[in-house]
Amino acid sequence: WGNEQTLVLVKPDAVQRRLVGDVIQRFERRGFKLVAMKLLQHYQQLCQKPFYPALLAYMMSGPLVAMVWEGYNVVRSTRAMVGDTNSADAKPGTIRGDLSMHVSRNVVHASDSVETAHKEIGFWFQRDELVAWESSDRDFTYG
Ligand code: YYY
Ligand code: MG
Repeated sequence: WGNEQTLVLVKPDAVQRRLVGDVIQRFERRGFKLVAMKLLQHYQQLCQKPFYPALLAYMMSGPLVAMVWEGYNVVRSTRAMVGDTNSADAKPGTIRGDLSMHVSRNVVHASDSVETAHKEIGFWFQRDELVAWESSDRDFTYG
């Protein structure tokens, strides 16, 4: 256990608003391990949805940061930390609840299941871009 991984995107609105560090800090402080990260202008996925054209334009509107985070239960915990899809419903203390106003500019993406995470990590990262490393605080984080 402890080696589950998830994909997180810091979306273009958050990059523009200089929120990248805030988002990263939340996952670091929780205790998750960063295993991959890059800044890029790339996108796609999220297709076959009614809001597709506007969503695509938004996701292409500037650079985004793609990251892979690893740790115990990381998919579910990350979703909880991100908060509700609609920023207006997202609880204070969550990323969206603290940092965003509207569903169309909701700051981050996080995979919604282990299976989705696997697919999304494969979409955004080459295998050799994932860095395997042992964190020295492991015993203090997991007991
Ligand atoms: O996983 P999550 O990001 O919380 O929501 P999804 O239902 O997967 O939708 C992906 C993405 O689409 C959402 O983060 C914002 C956008 N979106 C939107 O712009 N308007 C909606 N009514 C629903 C979703
Ligand atoms: Mg989703």
